[in-house]
Amino acid sequence: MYTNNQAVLTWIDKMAALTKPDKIVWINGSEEQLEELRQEAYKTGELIKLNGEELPGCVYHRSALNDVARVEDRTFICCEKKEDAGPTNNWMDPAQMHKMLDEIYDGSMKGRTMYVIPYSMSIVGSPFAKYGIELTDSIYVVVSMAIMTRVGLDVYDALGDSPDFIKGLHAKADLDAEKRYIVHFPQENTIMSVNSGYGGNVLLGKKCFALRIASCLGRDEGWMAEHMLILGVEFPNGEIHYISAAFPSACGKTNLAMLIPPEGYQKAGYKVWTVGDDIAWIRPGPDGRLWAVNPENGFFGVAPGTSMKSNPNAMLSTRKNTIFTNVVLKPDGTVWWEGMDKNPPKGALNWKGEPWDPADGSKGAHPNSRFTAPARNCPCLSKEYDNPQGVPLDAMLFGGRRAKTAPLVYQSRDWNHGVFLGATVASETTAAATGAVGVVRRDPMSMRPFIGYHVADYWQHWIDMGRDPRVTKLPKIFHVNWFRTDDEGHFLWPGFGDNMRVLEWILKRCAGEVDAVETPIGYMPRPEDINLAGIEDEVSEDTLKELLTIDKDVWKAEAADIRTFFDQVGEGKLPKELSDCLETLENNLK
Ligand code: OXD
Ligand code: MN
Repeated sequence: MYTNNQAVLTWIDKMAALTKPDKIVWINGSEEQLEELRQEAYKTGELIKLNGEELPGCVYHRSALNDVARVEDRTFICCEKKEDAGPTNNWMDPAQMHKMLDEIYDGSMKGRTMYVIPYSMSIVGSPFAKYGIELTDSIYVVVSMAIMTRVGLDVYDALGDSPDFIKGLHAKADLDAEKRYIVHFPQENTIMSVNSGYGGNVLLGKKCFALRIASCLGRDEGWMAEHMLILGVEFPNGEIHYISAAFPSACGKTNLAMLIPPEGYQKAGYKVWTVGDDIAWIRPGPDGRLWAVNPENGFFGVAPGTSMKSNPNAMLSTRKNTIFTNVVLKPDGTVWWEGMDKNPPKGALNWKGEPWDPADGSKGAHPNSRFTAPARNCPCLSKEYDNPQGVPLDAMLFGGRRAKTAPLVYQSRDWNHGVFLGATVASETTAAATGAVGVVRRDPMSMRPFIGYHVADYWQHWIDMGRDPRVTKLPKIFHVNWFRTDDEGHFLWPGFGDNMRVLEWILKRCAGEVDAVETPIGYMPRPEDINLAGIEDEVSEDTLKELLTIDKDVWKAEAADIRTFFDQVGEGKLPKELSDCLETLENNLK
């Protein structure tokens, strides 16, 4: 026992009485203890040690076949009143939910060990920091949390006697998909996850705490928890400007966060620094700007498609002390996934653990297979990563996967219009959640699965932040789309490092250094202001024009769809600022 905090001790006693583990192990965050646990997990097969020469400190993990993605249909927000959870969340009465869950958890840890993990989101002691304790019966969870969050006994010191921590209970139980629940009780600061072993459902610091619960805390305390990467662009004169960007799951946040500028930019002295790849906590700083931290401590990235070509910084981040989940396991104890290179290995095991023949056309790695890598491995990690004050934001980006409709980039007319751009983000669904892939759905601020309360109240909170007296200089808001295609379905824009060309325009707009064209949807670049030097062969002037074209008929349909969406989710709470923006859009398109 490492703490005398009564709230902590009482809660652990209660959860232990419910789940009835054989023993309780207190995690202290030391490498020695983590190594002991890994050794234990090698024996049971929960973890597989990988090739120590090629991948030192790395392990392999498989989740159950029916348990490979977040389960949005089994994720609940159990606040007191249904109308506070809103139309985008599943809701159940908290007392009823507790009753149901207690039955599922009852005795679920018999014969197992309960691990007590104290962790901090953001740096212990930072004005942003929030503390959590996760109880789990999974060693995979313990070693993953030790990568993804700051686990250690200093959390108990920082907490002192305070009951102000987020309680998380995770039990694997029988991995029964019919009894799988990911439940949030915002009024109790409690998260309960059962019958899953997939990272997104069980690493409770991430989506459950740092987004769903934190979005409620942010609303109450005047800050924001967003599904955003954070990066810094260093200019040749050494100045660094920071951007946050929200894209739906598996739409390239990690790639943008770790972007390597094209050669011409590198030669001129541009660099990109990674602060975070998935979550940003944002609050007003003493200078009246919005400041952001990455509350996490590692990357839980989608493996397929990641290669030395597409994202060398992510690849290099996974070369040591990394957990690989549901990828291909090669006979030499290294790993592979689709898109890593063009040489699928022979004699390997696929993500299901079966001998795999690449020639049979099946996928070796699950499309949502993952790497869990320490942020500190990242070659382009920002020097400000450990700054407890965070970094000041110049720009915020929204974007989705849209084959048509959205141009390469456009800027909002002002903050409220920027909130409108975020509120109406639409994207094709990906394998990060269970369900159909490739269907266009509205994903407001890329937060649809992660807003812990009513979506319209969340939009109101964004509007309110824009007129908060503490904020005197707001970031500018942009919408980007790297995924526009031609009529044959080919991507028009090369993406990846070349997105730097768009970031450059964005930062020039923020600095007031470049003009823009006013269009019905917002400000767009003049084609000549997007630097194509070095990619003229790939992106002709005509292609760029196509990327910057908006088709009025397509946009009229878009506006109508937004209206339907607002009608569906507004429930009489839609902020007037957003309905005004929609009206302006409709009028502009007339
Ligand atoms: C993630 C997700 O894992 O968004 O980051 O699903
Ligand atoms: Mn995410």
